[in-house]
Amino acid sequence: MDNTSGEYAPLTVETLPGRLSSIGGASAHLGPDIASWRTREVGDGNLNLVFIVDSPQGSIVVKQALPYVRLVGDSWPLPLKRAFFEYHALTRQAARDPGRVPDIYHFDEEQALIIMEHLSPHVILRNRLIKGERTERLGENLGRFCARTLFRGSDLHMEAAEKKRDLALFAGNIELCDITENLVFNDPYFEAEMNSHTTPQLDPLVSRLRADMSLKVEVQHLKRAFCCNAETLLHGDLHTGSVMATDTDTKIIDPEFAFYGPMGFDVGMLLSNFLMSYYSQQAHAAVPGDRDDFQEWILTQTAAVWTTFAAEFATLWRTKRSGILYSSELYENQNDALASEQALGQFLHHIWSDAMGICGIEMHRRILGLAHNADFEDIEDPDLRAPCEARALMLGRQLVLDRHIIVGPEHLFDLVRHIHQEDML
Ligand code: SR1
Ligand code: MG
Repeated sequence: MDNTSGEYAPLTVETLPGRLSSIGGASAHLGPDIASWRTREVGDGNLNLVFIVDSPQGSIVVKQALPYVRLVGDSWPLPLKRAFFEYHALTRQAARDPGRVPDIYHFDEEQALIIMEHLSPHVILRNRLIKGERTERLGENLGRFCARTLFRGSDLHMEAAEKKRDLALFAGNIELCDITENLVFNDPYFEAEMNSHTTPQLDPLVSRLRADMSLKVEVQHLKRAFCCNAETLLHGDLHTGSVMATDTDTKIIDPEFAFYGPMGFDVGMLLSNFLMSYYSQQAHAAVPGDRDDFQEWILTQTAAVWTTFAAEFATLWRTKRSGILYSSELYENQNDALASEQALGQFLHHIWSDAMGICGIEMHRRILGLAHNADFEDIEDPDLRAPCEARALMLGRQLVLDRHIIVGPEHLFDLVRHIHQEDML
């Protein structure tokens, strides 16, 4: 009997083996001897249960959605169907950039359960960055993933009817979009109930930001793009906690926030999390200066995200532009490849500008909103943490306001380095 059917029930380390025993996808990796399976719960994210089950034969990851936000508790209900969107996003990402997301072994919609490859010895990238550990070709692999998934999920590549059907499917991910719409684009900019920040050190700066009308207007322009520009299938939550890495490999996980939105959203969130890591590094140094080289390495990886993204996107534009947008009928077929290159350049510039704006907003919400990140939170001394956070807050403001005039990574890094030298408190 397949005992995965039936009413949803959250799993525990005790109930999980029984539930898995009848699932072929699980026992194929663990073997038939249930007594030899060991189960532990390892979820440290904001939303779900995550188990690792191993046996002498192998191991798997079991991820199950809870009917509420784990970070907050059952006072904040959240639909189980996010597992459905995660599963469908993973299948599309696997097809669009093979080998970059975990393999799926089994999906049970009713139980909101995904059984997938146990990525090992991978660990969450954010934790590696906090420790000062490097990963070969990190920025390159992430930039290529973004280019391939964002291009191939858009009207530049997909057949129009298929894209519209897919857009309709992911439009159902309402509650996860609602989290982003509120926690990312609104809450940081007023005294929302669930907010917190390093107090009293940041208080004056936070008051200034919340009184900055131009900032609040520009943030809402970016929110408009997020809500209205259904350009491509986004990962939707592409921060360094959604990446797992080793010294040599990079994988992307957790696309439960997937929906159709503007390309700059994924790229901007990723760049932001690299730059927040940059600003946190000195506070993680065992002795002053011992993270200097690592900080520069972070910037080289940040640059590689964008340069690889732009190069791969350009290649796809020139060779796989089979969708309804910027048709080659109008350009290359009219011996006007120059016009196609002009459109490409402008398209990339638009993505970059959006990405700069999102990069800034992501910094604000991770320091002022509900969901903070360990890069800063692990700095125990608030007098050490606050100056790092203040730099990110001020950079974030400048990125939102100047996003149209920042020309590229080197210009961005000039700003990053300049602010790094300043006391913003
Ligand atoms: C209530 S969920 C808070 C955050 O956690 C997720 O990882 C997303 O980033 C979301 O904004
Ligand atoms: Mg997540």
